[in-house]
Amino acid sequence: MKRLILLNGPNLNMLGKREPETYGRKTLKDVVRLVKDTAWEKGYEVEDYQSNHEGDLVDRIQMAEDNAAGILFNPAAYTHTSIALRDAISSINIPVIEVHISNVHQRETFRHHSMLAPVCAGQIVGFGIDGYRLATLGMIEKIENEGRK
Ligand code: CA2
Repeated sequence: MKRLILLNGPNLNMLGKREPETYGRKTLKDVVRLVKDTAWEKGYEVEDYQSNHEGDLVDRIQMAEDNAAGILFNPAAYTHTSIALRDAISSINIPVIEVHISNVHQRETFRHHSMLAPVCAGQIVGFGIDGYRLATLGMIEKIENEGRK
């Protein structure tokens, strides 16, 4: 069975527990369930990982190339700062889709710029946690279409 990696960055372990006005009431466990169910229906399994540490996320991106067809990634605050994550994404040859729960473009200006978007295959922003489901479907379409080329 083909595999996707679901990666979530710093503070997303707090999802559903604080700031519900910005991030909603669903928890990270709900996100993982949503992605796994969506992928499973299309014949994909999902390995999930959350970390508050940049280097851990770099490690997971490097490891993914050998055992997954793509990465669904909410890099959280590292989106706006991390050259290390950008370099890790650039160095692998599987697609990465960047996901943001909130509409970062309606928020503080420092959230408008992504260091990672130029090296990602796509970006989904502002659909709440449903963005993860949309990213999963988009990723699978991308993988299957590229396989047919
Ligand atoms: O909208 C998103 O998904 C973000 O990636 C979330 C990040 C933020 O730094 C990005 O600009 C946009 C923050 C994640 C923090 O998540 C929390 C969730 C609940 C309570 C506290 C933090």
